[in-house]
Amino acid sequence: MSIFFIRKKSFALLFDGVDDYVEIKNNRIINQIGSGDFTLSAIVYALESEQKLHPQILSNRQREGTGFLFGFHGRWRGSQNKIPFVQYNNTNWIDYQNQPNLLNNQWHHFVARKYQNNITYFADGKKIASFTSSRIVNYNISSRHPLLIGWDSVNPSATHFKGKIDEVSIWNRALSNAEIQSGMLKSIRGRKPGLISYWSFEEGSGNIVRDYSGNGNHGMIFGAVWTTGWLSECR
Ligand SMILES: [Ca+2]
Repeated sequence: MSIFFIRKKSFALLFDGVDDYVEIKNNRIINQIGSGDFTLSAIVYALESEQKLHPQILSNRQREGTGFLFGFHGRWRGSQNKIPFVQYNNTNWIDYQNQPNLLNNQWHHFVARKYQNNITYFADGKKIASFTSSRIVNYNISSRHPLLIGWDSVNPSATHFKGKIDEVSIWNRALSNAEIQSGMLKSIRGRKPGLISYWSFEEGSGNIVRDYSGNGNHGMIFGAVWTTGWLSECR
């Protein structure tokens, strides 16, 4: 080992795509967003060919038509790859043309942002899809279900994510393009306005993932194991 090696090892969670997930019991995390603006962010490392049909990053659905999904929809209407999407108000907000391949065994940063009547997706800081609709503005993403990372329990056999998830954050405001593109979301320092939950997965051991937003929304790990985080592998 070089004596000049000073970088701290970083961690993420590795999900097996079979039955792993993280549960955050406090459903007020999402319910405080309600029908307001939000930003969802995560860095993921996965391979499309190893996924189930609709692998999810976040879900709080209690049943069809409640809450929201944030993850990937199976190929659809000629898309070449799984489709980054948010589902709510009984709609899969997806764009099935020119989908980037985000599941290619590299780290990718993925953001979904709701601002009033618009949803925009960013992949690695670039806008990849945008929707404007009156159906976006007023729908409430609350549910009575806990928040899950890596699975949607309403569609239990088709939604387990296989791969690494890191740096998940939830904001109760629409971040600006500049904020999203600044890299701020890829390693959040200190408390930020509107940051309501932040899991950086830096524990590296144990079965709890800590919420570093200061709001105490710690999660319980079911099956997922500690692995090397994106900061160790991309810098
Ligand atoms: Ca991490």
